[in-house]
Amino acid sequence: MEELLKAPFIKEIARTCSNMYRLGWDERNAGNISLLLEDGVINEYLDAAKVIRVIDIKFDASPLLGKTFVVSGTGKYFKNVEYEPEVNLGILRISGDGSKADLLWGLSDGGGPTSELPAHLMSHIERLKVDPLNRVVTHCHATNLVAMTYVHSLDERTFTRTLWKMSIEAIVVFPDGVSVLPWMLCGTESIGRATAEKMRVSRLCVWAHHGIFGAGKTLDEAFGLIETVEKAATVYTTIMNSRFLSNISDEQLRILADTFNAPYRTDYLDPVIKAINV
Ligand code: 2HA
Ligand code: ZN
Repeated sequence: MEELLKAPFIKEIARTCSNMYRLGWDERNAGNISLLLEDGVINEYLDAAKVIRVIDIKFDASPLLGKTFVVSGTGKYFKNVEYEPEVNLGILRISGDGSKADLLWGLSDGGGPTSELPAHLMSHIERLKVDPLNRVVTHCHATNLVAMTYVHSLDERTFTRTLWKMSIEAIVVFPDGVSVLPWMLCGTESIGRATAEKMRVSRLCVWAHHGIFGAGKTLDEAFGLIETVEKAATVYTTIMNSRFLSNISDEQLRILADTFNAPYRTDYLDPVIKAINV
């Protein structure tokens, strides 16, 4: 059997947590991450019949029954994941009627999975419906993005348009735009359900005055999405009080998206007005 601590998925998730921490997006115990493992992969590393303990996840995750996830632990610090993966991460398999999880590895100090487990698992359920290859959901408190939610309209079209115009490849990286939720109590089933609903239409969901959720096929994709949003939000917060002398036009956004075959939200750009000769 292979050594779990050397598994590429453990190393990569730990590296991702460290990167997010160093970017300042995961202070203290902020942020959480979940990675859906490919069916059967875990058998290369441990005896999946051995359950350490059963965790009551208290909501219905039955569409994920039998699926195995690596998740971060509640109250754990992203900065510590790379040093003590076994304490800060857990490997869970959804079991029972879908409201239980078998702990197969990790959370070795007796801790539980992330407080945002409803948002993670419900988002996985919805993303898998639109993208069967989706494997990652991650949440963090990206600084400039959070700042932007205090000073910018939270209307999704307006918010997305601003981001698209603040970073040249934004429309190509997230042509599906960003969804936005108003302030809601975190760690609850209702914010989980609301987030998952947004995940049907976009891989990014902003939580106003709190942070962002990103989803993707790979850790790199989910990380890269948030990184690109945060870059755009950084440009915005840097110049928002300045007098704009020029800006990227809707026509230029259209050219960018078309050139790179990005299936963008066409309703987020203003319609082309054609001159009519009379
Ligand atoms: O886990 O970020 O939203 C800490 C959080 C909760
Ligand atoms: Zn948070």
